[in-house]
Amino acid sequence: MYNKKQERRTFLKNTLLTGIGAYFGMPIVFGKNLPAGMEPIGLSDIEYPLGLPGKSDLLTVLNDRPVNAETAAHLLDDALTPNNLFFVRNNGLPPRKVDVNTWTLTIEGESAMKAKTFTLAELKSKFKHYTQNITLECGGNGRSEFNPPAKGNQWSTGAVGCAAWTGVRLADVLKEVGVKSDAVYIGYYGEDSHLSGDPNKDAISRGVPIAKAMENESMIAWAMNGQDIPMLNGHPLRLVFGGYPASCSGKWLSKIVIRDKVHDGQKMTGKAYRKPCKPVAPGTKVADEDMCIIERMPVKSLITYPKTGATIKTNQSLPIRGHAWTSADAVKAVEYSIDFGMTWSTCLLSQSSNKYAWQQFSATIKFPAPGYYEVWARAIDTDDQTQPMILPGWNPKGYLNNACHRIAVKVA
Ligand SMILES: Nc1nc2c(c(=O)[nH]1)N[C@H]1C(S)=C(S)[C@@H](COP(=O)(O)O)O[C@H]1N2
Ligand SMILES: [Mo]
Repeated sequence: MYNKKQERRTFLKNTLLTGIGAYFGMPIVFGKNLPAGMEPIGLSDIEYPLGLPGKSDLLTVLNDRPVNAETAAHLLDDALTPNNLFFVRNNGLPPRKVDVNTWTLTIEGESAMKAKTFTLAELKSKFKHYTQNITLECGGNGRSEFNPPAKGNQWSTGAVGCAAWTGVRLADVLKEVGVKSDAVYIGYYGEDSHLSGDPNKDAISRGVPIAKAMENESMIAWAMNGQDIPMLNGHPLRLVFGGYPASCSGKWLSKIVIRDKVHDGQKMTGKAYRKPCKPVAPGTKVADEDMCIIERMPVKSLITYPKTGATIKTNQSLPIRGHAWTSADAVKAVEYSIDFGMTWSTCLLSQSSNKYAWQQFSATIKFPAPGYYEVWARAIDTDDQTQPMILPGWNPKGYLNNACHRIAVKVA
């Protein structure tokens, strides 16, 4: 198990600056000037002293260990989220070294007909490839609006993205191994390590009901937008489940277990990724046994243009655009309001390319007089679910906030 402090000590013992340079993947140009006994800050406990690998400096970093970084709404304007702008939610420490030639995926568990291990090459050659646009959203996206506040990463609106994922159908792989009729759930294990460094603890090990695992859109993916998945998003292999909290989509995937009961891995039990089985008043303490696993995520949308704070001239019209997504079949309408929700107008809306892809909406807005406005957007899905205007169902862990997105606009 990787341990940064130990590794550092080893380095300092063989105190060869070229060695340290190799660790960073680049020479320390003025290394010989570094005073004896002083070590490069890159060897301290800061996880990523040179920025997040493969990620844009524009991401908002909430936390460095584990890494949690979100994407501002206006940076999510592309129909598919670029890899370097896709949010990162780590519960532990990513694997230090990934060798695609020796990486394997094992399928086992009490409800598997047999245990089977695939190399990456076998996965790629044995099963049909699919590319699907699938939205991933952290269950805690929007937590920062909770009152009373909920502990955990204070995500604003940016723990969401939609990418074109390439890989195989999870169902095809499970069927190849054989699923017993008593199967209830699948669980995943990844090659990241617990923050404590304890090799006996998992950072996270969640999963989905077997029916969800068998959906056509449930994937084991190795590529994102036509490139290798970025290291921080689970290179070289991850699960992708649209419509469920992204915590189900295991990164650095090395094992899937087919269970005859609800998977009981790390962060499946207790209060993690659960909501009160029955709605509670804000601030209520809820016992573990009254907390239920979050499955389908609610309908939601995001205005990605203009950036909040935009100023336009009187008589100028304002184009707006963004995305809407749902765990239902599709989003059927998106509406906007400029009068704090009194009246709503319909936006143009694109078809979804496949289930769980986010859809693009747009409109052109005229404002009646100079002044301060807010543009609100709300999506309605094919199950007739609509976004609320304010925080829905408060819950102790701060999940499932799908309140409509608001931007401020000044007409001057
Ligand atoms: N192995 C592993 N898988 C994981 C996690 C993790 O920490 N380790 N985080 C989960 C959570 S809580 C979320 S929201 C998504 C985030 O995916 P991303 O970092 O690619 O955006 O990955 C999920 N899969
Ligand atoms: Mo998450």
